[in-house]
Amino acid sequence: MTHSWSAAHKTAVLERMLLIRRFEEGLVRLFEQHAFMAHYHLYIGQEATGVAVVEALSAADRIATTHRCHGHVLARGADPGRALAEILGRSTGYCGGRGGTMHLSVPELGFIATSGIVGGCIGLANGAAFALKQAAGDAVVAAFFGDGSLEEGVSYESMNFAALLSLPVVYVCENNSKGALGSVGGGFPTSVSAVKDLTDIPRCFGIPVETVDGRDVEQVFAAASRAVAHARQRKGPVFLHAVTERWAGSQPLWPELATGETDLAMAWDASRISGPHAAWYGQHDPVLLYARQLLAAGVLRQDELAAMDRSVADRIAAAGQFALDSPLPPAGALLDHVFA
Ligand SMILES: Cc1ncc(C[n+]2csc(CCOP(=O)(O)OP(=O)(O)O)c2C)c(N)n1
Ligand SMILES: [Mg+2]
Repeated sequence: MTHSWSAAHKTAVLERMLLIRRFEEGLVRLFEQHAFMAHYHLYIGQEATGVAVVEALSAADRIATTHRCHGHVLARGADPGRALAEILGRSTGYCGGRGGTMHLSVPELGFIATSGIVGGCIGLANGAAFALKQAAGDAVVAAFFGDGSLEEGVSYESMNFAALLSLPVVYVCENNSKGALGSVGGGFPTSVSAVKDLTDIPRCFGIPVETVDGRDVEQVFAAASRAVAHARQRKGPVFLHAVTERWAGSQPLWPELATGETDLAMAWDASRISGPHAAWYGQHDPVLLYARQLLAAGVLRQDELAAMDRSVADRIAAAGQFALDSPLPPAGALLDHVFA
């Protein structure tokens, strides 16, 4: 299946990827200012996957995601101010400040849940897919999860169940372990599996698999569109395996801006690329890769790209201010929504 995004659409896709990038960079600054205290995870390096998969979904489709969720909610059109407010625990946040970074969920945008329990969202996605199948429409569920989720028992049971019942679920495995140090190398523990090729796992349940370059937004979109169509036609679950290089700032346990704030001029001026992260800037950064592609195709000019970046930066600055100006939930509301 091919697709043909218009120039305006390609520009909008790049802008959304850039919005996620600047949101995450701004978040590190807010953390450094002690605006929130929580372990958190950044989506930097995976923007192409989240934006492309969400592009392939319809408004009625549902999404379940993980601890590395910011990019997914922003890709779906969440307001950056309310998303930041949620991460900062403010009452104006999407979950009233109760979800925070790891449970940032936006039900009105089709998010059934964001779970910090590795693998948890796969079971939740299955449940939603079962409900959607019973409802007899054509909506599907996309479950975003990391490669580490395939260490969890729930993922095996869920894939088995979804294959048996032909559930309309697209499993989106964001494999960011390429280039990862792993716990042995002093980095954040990523996937540890006896399975050499993770796609053997869905294959053993008869689930169709497609592996894509997670840096390439148009390639991911084409594959995601095929996967969504398969699930929508009620042909059963699909497994999309999107592989990305792990961003240096996500190597340590606590995120850091290892590559600094992204210098978008690297998209047109290769002389700005040097140092220990040259390979990242040149070959692995999905935002720079797509910016370069659109410049080369004449979809955008340098000045238009720079203007886009300024407008995104303004939006993120305003979002940060909104979050900081927002009140914390009142102490008297502490027990609201507590079941028992
Ligand atoms: C059930 C469970 N076990 C362990 C953890 C601790 N933990 C948080 S993130 C993580 C690694 C997850 O790796 P992956 O799913 O590949 O996501 P990534 O962080 O690489 O995007 C672990 C083990 C957890 N949150 N939940
Ligand atoms: Mg991972």
